[in-house]
Amino acid sequence: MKNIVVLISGSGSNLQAIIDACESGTISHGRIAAVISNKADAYGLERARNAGIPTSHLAAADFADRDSFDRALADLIDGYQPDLVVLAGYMRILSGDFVRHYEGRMLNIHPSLLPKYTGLHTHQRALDAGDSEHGTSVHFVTEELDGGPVILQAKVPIFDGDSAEAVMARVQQQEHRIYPLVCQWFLEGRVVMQSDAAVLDGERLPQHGYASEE
Ligand code: NHR
Ligand code: GAR
Repeated sequence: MKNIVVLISGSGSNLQAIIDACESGTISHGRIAAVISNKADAYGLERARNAGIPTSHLAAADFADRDSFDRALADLIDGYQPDLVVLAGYMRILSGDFVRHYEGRMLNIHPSLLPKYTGLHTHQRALDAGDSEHGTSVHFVTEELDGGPVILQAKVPIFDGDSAEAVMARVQQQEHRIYPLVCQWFLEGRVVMQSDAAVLDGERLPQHGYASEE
């Protein structure tokens, strides 16, 4: 069994999807060794405890700067001998040293069709731009924020009169389908990062990931 460590900051619905996938066998090659949050009150910590998964909390306020926080975080993670580190709604930018340490074994899910809308408030930005579709991307984490190679995306429609909350809910439904799937691909050794590209079953994936229509 391979070890997954999940980093969260909030509700943890993507964490729940991964917990459920481990229980149902959609993820058959790994188990969640620990869930770590930078927020003490993250609901995802309760989800982990309910599933019998060890949890930790690290408060940024207890550290002098980003680098010392990230060093403590890496020490904590490495205690679980992770094969895969999963960012699931983790809301703190990670330092270069941290990202390099986990290069090729850290995934993020970002709520946009990357490379569109890196950063925050993606749903509102898609609405403001008058887009007719939006979505989510699973990508390898590199030092460039939301800039690592994309493995898989899912698209959703935007309807007239949609609110950011309605679009977010539609996007999250898709996130809960694609994130466990990509975790399983990674744990099976089907997807790897090679010279800054995502490679699935030996084939270098295009900019938008697997089965891109573009
Ligand atoms: N770190 C690196 N180096 N590279 C990435 O691709 C990262 C990362 C850290 C987090 C997730 C990301 C997202 O999916 C992620 C990808 C937080 C911010 C942010 O601005 C931006 C992107 C992401 C996560 N955080 C503020 C900060 O100063 C705090 C915002 C808040 O607390 O509300 O860290 O979108
Ligand atoms: C997810 O939709 C994820 O794409 C997004 O936050 C949500 C977390 O939900 N991530 C980011 O915005 C990262 N900056 P969850 O805690 O319920 O999984």
